[in-house]
Amino acid sequence: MTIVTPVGMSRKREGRGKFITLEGGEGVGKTTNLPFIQDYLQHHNIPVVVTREPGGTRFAEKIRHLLLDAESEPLSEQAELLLMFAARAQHIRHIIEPALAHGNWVLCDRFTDATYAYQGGGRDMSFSTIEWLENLVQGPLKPDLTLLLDMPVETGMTRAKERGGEFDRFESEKISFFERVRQAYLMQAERYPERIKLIKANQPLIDVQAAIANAVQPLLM
Ligand code: Z5A
Repeated sequence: MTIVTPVGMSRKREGRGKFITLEGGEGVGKTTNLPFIQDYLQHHNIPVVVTREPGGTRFAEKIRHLLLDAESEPLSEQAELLLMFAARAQHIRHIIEPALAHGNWVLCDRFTDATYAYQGGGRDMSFSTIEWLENLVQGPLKPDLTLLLDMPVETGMTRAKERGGEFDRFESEKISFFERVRQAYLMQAERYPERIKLIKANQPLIDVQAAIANAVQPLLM
């Protein structure tokens, strides 16, 4: 995916900003749709900070590099989980919270639902451990809206392969891993139907973006 950097933090707005996260499995179109959402918000005069996880700060980007490095020594599930939350703690402290407090909206490519999906579903780690870490690191911070792009795993993997590039440590996993990731995402969507909006990702881009705009629009009220 392309590197996204926090932008648009210069304007102070009335009240707290909104926090939108974009989620989904491999190749579902998060990177493709991020600029569309950014443009959509800016068109409505909303200053938006675009960022990603793991990453978003210099230190958290270093953790991202460690996490995605396919050449590194095998990483224990616990180390992987703790590194995700270590990166998140930095990201919240230095980017997300200041931006929201400043009245900016934050648009984040993946957040804690990805931890439930990849470490909980994919790696079979306990959801209650993840929840404990979530409470420790985030306190009351939760996204106002999560757009979950969903489609069959094989379609996403085909798209990712066609896009090309080297596979990272996660992308090198087997299809069964990504099936578990997808199921865990869908469980999250069932658990939080108010917050998580399911977007069918295997349709023409114009239709995906219409569905995204529909889901974002109520937040503008
Ligand atoms: N991870 C984790 O384990 N736990 C956590 O808590 C967090 C993350 C936060 C980061 O990867 C990895 O970290 C991730 C989970 C883990 N690993 N995986 N896998 P990432 O988010 O940087 O990258 P990614 O998930 O690998 O995303 P991706 O492969 O870059 O996919 P994408 O951004 O969703 O897709 P895309 O690049 O926008 O689209 C793929 C191709 O499809 C591309 O050629 C597009 O032009 C095409 N496309 C997109 N939409 C369409 C439509 N509608 N029709 C046709 N073609 C389309």
